Amino acid sequence: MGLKKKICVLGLGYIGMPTAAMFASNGYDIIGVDVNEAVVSALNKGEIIIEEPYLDVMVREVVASGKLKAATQPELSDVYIIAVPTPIKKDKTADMSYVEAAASSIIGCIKKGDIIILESTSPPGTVEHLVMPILEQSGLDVYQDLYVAHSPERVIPGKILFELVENNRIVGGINHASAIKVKHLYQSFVKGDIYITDATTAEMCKLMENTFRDVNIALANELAKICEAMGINAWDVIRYSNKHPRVNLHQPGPGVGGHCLAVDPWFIVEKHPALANIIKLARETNDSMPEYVFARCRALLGSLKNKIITVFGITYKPDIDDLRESPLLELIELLEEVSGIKLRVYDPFVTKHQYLCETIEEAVKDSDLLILGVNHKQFDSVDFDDIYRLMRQPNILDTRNYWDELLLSKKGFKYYLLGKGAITEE
Ligand code: SAJ
Repeated sequence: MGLKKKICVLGLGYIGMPTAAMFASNGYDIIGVDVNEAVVSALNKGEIIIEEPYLDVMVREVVASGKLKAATQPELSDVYIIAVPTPIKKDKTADMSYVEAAASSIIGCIKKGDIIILESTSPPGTVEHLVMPILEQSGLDVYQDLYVAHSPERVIPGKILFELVENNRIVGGINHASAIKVKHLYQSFVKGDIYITDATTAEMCKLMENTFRDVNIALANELAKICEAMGINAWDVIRYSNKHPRVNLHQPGPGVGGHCLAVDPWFIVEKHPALANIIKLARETNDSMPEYVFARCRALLGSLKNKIITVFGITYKPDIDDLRESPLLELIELLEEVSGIKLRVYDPFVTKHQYLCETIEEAVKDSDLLILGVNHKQFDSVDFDDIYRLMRQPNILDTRNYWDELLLSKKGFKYYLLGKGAITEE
């Protein structure tokens, strides 16, 4: 049969929605399933409720052409892709209840020859020890009758559609036949290379990719603290060290946000807490940064009592509107506990926040300290003369090494940099 398979995508979030749209635009019939009725009814009107460049256009097209439909329950299909969230619980272990529920919801639908793919980032062993036992309840012999694999996504928010196509991918099957089947399926739109392995190895790869980044950022943050204590500039150390052909120091900052780096390493720790020492310490180091920045603010101003503090940029990284796990929100929580303090936030990507100001002028008026939290491109071209005129005390704390120290000092600002110890400070 030349007919394309019907695919059921479970979970229409940051990964499920673009994946569903991408398969649909490549000619597959897709049924997208979500427990959230608002997501389902919006999608059936061709609308999405997440922000991602070009995704709205693509979704509108495939819904209009009838290739993508949404429902709250799975339908009989040939392929099932599980892309539901795996949030972290208070005890820092993965909450697998959504994966369990999604896998259970297809038991009545699956038949011999079907493909089942787990895309959700999961602790190593999930396909073998959680998903497979659930699929066995269908009465099928999972190894013989089904093709099952883990195929983690690697896309970066803001460039999801581009990276879905261009990035290399790993597919980990419960056996070789499963890996090959799933590889062929993704080759319908993936231009990058697709490497095949076993399911648990693929699960560990996904986690280690983000752990690699997290550990390296922790190293940079530790360097920043040491350099501040020694009165030197961590950013210079990083720049010059990176001239070495085999060194790639990462960048310090006010902490690590997003739903991946701050979460995934814990899924390895939960498997072997006694062995995962570096991974755990790196997580804790990155988690300590908002508190560290808070202490630096206090040291700069002597006391924060009754001061006005402005934060420019509160999203978890530049040029996106995503606030998930943003370390700047944590910094704001620490600041707002100070008595008499007044907080102001300016972020062109954010539409709703307790301290949000509409204009830069409003945000910096009478301020005692301006913290650059995230280096959105727009902060490149702010009018520093205006800001200087409006602030009560012209203090700037740049947590991203984004602004020009020389220029700002000439304009009369006291410029402080995270990762650089100033002799005159404190
Ligand atoms: N950060 C630093 N210093 C750095 C780099 C980043 O402090 O040198 C901070 C950022 O400010 C941000 C956080 O780390 O708060 C995470 O940002 P990111 O751009 O590194 O990563 P994410 O979470 O947006 O996306 C990551 C990506 N993983 C890798 O690059 C290894 C992406 O490819 C994954 O698909 C995604 O996680 C995911 O879904 O797992």
